[in-house]
Amino acid sequence: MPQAAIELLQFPFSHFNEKVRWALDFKGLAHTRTNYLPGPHVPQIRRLTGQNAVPVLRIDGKVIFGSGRIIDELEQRYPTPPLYPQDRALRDEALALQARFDKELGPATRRLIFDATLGEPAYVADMFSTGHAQWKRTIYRIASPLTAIVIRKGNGVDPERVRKAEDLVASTLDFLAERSAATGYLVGDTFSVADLAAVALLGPITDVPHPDMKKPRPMPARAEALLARYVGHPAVSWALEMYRQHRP
Ligand SMILES: N[C@@H](CCC(=O)N[C@@H](CS)C(=O)NCC(=O)O)C(=O)O
Repeated sequence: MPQAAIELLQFPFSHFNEKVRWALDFKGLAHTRTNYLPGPHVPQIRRLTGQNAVPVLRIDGKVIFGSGRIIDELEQRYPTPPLYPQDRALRDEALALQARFDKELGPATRRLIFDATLGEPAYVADMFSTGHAQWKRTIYRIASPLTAIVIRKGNGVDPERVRKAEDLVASTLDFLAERSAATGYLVGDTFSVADLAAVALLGPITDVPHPDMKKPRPMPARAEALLARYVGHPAVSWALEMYRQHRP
C-alpha cells in the first residue's frame, strides 16, 4: 500500500517539533514540512486545530496536534521500526516517561534557552524565520524586540521560573544519566520513544550537530555559556550518542 501523504506543520529548530521530525525520519516516512513563524502562526494553526501549538501533522487528511499523539498515530500506522517497546509493561513505562518529559523537561529547557537568547531578539528571529522569503525575514527581524516580549511572557521567562527550570534540568540530567547507565537506554535495552523524547527535549541546552537542530553561529554569549554549563555531563554525552546512533 502506498504511504499516506504526510505534512508536518512546524517551527524549525523547535524541540517539540524535533520529536516528530525524528519519529518521521526514524520510520523512514517521506513527508513535507511547512514552516510557520512563531506569532503569526496563531490564526492558521488555531483555525486548523482549535489550539495554538505546533507540531501539527496532516496525514491522509486527518489533522493531529501534540507531539505524543502524533508519534502514537505514526506508531499505529507504521509500527516498523518500532518506537514503542513490545512488552506491555515496558511500553507503559516508556509512554509515562515521555509524558513526564513533555510536561516538565520541554518547558524547562525552552525557558533556559529563551532566557539566554532573548536579549538578542534578532538572533531568535533569524533562527525561527529560516526558510522564509527574505522580505518576511526582514520584517520579522524588525518586529523581534516586540515578539521577544510576547515570547518571554508566553514561556514564563522570569528570574524565579528560570531558577526553577535550572533545578529541574539539573535533576533530570542526573536521572537520565543514572537510568541509561545500565543498557544505554531509558527503558529495557532498546531505543524507544522515551529516549527520543528526552534527547529531543534536551535540544535547547545541547549542541546537537544534526542539521535540523544545529544552532546558528555566532550565538549570543549567554547561550554559549548555557551550553558550556552542561557540556561533559554524562546525560549530555549520552544524548549526543543517541543522536549519532538513532537519528537518521
Ligand atoms: N505538548 C505539546 C507542546 C508543543 C509546544 O509547546 N509547541 C511550541 C513550540 S516548541 C509552540 O507551538 N508554541 C507556540 C504557541 O503555543 O503558540 C506537544 O507535545 O506538541
